[in-house]
Amino acid sequence: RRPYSDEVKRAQSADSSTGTIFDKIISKELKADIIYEDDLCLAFNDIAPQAPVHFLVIPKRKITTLQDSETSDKELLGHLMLVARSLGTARAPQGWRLVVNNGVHGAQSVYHLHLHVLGGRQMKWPPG
Ligand code: IU
Repeated sequence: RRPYSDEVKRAQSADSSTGTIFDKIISKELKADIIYEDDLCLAFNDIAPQAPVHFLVIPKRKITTLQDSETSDKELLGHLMLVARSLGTARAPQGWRLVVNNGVHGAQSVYHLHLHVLGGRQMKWPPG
C-alpha cells in the first residue's frame, strides 16, 4: 500500500475550529502571489503547485467548508465559480479543472473554502 502523501497527512490532522493562514493572506499580513482581487474574493497562485497553472479562489468572508455553506451563500459561491472560470480560461485556454476538497476524506487541509483551478497540462482521471 502506498503511504499517504504529506498533503493528505496534513489534511487528516488539520484543525477546522481555528483561523487559517488564508485570513492572513486576505489581510495582507502574509504575502501571497495574488492574481485577482475584488470585494468578495481573492485568487492567488498555490504555494505548492500540482500543475503548471494552479491557483486558488477564496471568499474574503470565511466559509469553513463547502459542506458548511448555506443557501444564502448562493451568490457568493456563484461568484467564486465565475472568477475561477474567467481566470482559468485566460491562463489555461486548453482546459482546466476545478476542485474543492471537502473535509477529512476530501483531503481538505485548510479550513477556509477554496476552489482549486488546475491546468496547463493534460489532467488525469480518476483523482487519487
Ligand atoms: P486543500 O484543498 O485544503 O488540501 O488545499 C490547500 C491548498 O492551499 C494546498 O494546495 C496548499 O498548497 C495551499 N496553500 C497555499 O497556497 N499557501 C499556504 O500558505 C498554505 C497552503 I498553509
